[in-house]
Order: sequence, then structure tokens, then C-alpha cells
Amino acid sequence: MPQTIEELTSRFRTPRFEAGPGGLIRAGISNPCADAAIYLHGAHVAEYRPAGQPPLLFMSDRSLFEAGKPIRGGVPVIFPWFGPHATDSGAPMHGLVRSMSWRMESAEQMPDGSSEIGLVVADTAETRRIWPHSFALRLTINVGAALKMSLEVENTSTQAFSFEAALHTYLQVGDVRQIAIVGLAGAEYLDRMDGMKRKTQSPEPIRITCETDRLYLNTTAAVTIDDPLLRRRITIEKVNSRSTVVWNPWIDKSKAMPDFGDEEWPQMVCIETVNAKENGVTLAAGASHTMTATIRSRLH
Ligand code: TA6
Repeated sequence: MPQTIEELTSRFRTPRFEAGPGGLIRAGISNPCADAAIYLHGAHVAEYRPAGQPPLLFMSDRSLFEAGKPIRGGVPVIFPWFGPHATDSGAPMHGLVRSMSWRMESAEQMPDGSSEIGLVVADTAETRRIWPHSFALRLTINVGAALKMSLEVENTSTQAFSFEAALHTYLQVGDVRQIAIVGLAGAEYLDRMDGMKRKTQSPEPIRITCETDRLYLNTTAAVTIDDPLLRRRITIEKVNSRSTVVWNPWIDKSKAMPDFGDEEWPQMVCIETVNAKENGVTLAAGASHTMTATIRSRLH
């Protein structure tokens, strides 16, 4: 049974709960470090703005906010597969949980002024029909001077299973054509724009000059975006993630996405914290795996 605003408000002193677009319950956080908005739908961090800065996360003006549909922007939570299902073309893109209703389980004001909340979701008869395993996920979100998200996957079944996962972060930039992306030099990647050919990233900073959709493999490196227009440097650090995706839809793909404005592509880039393909994770029965992304922005 989904939690109600009344139940959440009586159980948790903070954050403040309200019905957002589409009636989806949104948890609003404001503290001295930052403001944020998180939906129980998909445990979706939709907004994060560090004090004194423009918003750090991109959100499409055309995003849907509907039960069963993904939100276009912020940080979609991807599990148990990344991208299209390997064999079932009828299965949803990017797994099952970004469109599920999660439950708020914890909320805490931290001594450093940040706010920390925990959301959980588990398998259902419906998910087991598509992916025949039992699991429990917990997303812990710390809203402070940085945005820290930890996705814990627990194998609650009696057999080992393998999964892919991602924190599919949409970052707000001044103009994607002017940013420089650093940190992936020398890493191998699968180029979705070139038949998933395996390539090696050249040493110079990555510039976005066309539709870009690359799955970097076997890299634990932090990635930095230098944004001259918004005059800030965004760093995405990660723990227990061996893949990173860089994505911008550019012109034609933007037009093909009904929940994404035709003119929005210059304002965003996805730097995604991932475990996919050969970096997928195999989890023994009863075991857990936690992947963390920490996103920080400094003005310059
Ligand atoms: O992470 C990049 C990507 O896999 C792209 O290929 C594009 O499909 C993007 O995710 C968005 O996927 P979605 O299912 O949210 O439209």
C-alpha cells in the first residue's frame, strides 16, 4: 500500500511532503547547504541546488510525472538491467524500479547540516514475472554541500543473481557545446552511435559536438565537467561503480523523445554512475552491493 502524505508527515518531522505534478508525492528538503526535491516515484531525485548556485540537475520541461512512467531528468535509478533488456523487447528500457513507487524509510538531519533520507523498494509478483529474482533496494540520499546517493542492492532470494545498475544523472550545463569533460582519458568505451564498437578515449578533454552515447568500461575514475558559461566545475565521484556513461541526445534524438523539449539538449549532459555489460555485478544469495555517486559543484 503506497504511503500517504498524512502518514509521512506524521512519521517524519522533515522533509516536507506535498503532492507534486501528477499527484506524485514529493519530499522537499531545504537546509543551509542545499535545496532538493525527491519523489517517492522511482526514489527520483528531481531537483538539487547547492546554496548560492544554479540548479545542478537538469529536468525537462516536458517530463511526465505519472505512475508507471519515468521522469525525464534528475537522477533515474536503473536496476536490474541498463538500456534495453538483453532478450525481452517487451521489457521496459532501463529496468523496473525507476517507475515503481518506493517507500520512505528514514529521514535524519545530520550534524554537518545535511539532510539524509532512505527509500526502499522490493520485488513484486509483477517484477518477478519479468525478472525472476527477489531483491531489496535501498537508496540513501544525502543532501548537503554535495549530493551523495548510495544504491544498495540486496539479494533476498535463495540463488545468486547478476544485475546491472545505474544512477542516470542529468546535469544542468550552460551550453553542452562549450563544456569540457575530463577524467576518462585512456578508458575503453562502447560507442552506441557506432554499433557499440569498442574504442579507447583519447587523452584530450571530451567535447560534445554531436549525439553522444558512450558506455565507458573498467573505470573507477571521477569525472569533472568544466562549464565556462555557468562558471562552475562539477565533479562526479563514485564508489563500487566500474562503468560510466556520457550521453547527450543532440538534435534529432531530442525531437524523437516526446518527454524532452526539442531545444533542451544544449542545457544538459548525462554523466551516469553505472555497472553494466562486463561490469555487471553477480550477487550471492543474501549478499548486498552498494554503489555510490557523489556530485559536487564549485563556482570559479
Ligand atoms: O544512458 C544513455 C541511454 O541509454 C541512451 O541510450 C538513451 O536511451 C537514454 O539512456 C535515455 O533512456 P530513456 O529510456 O530514459 O529514454
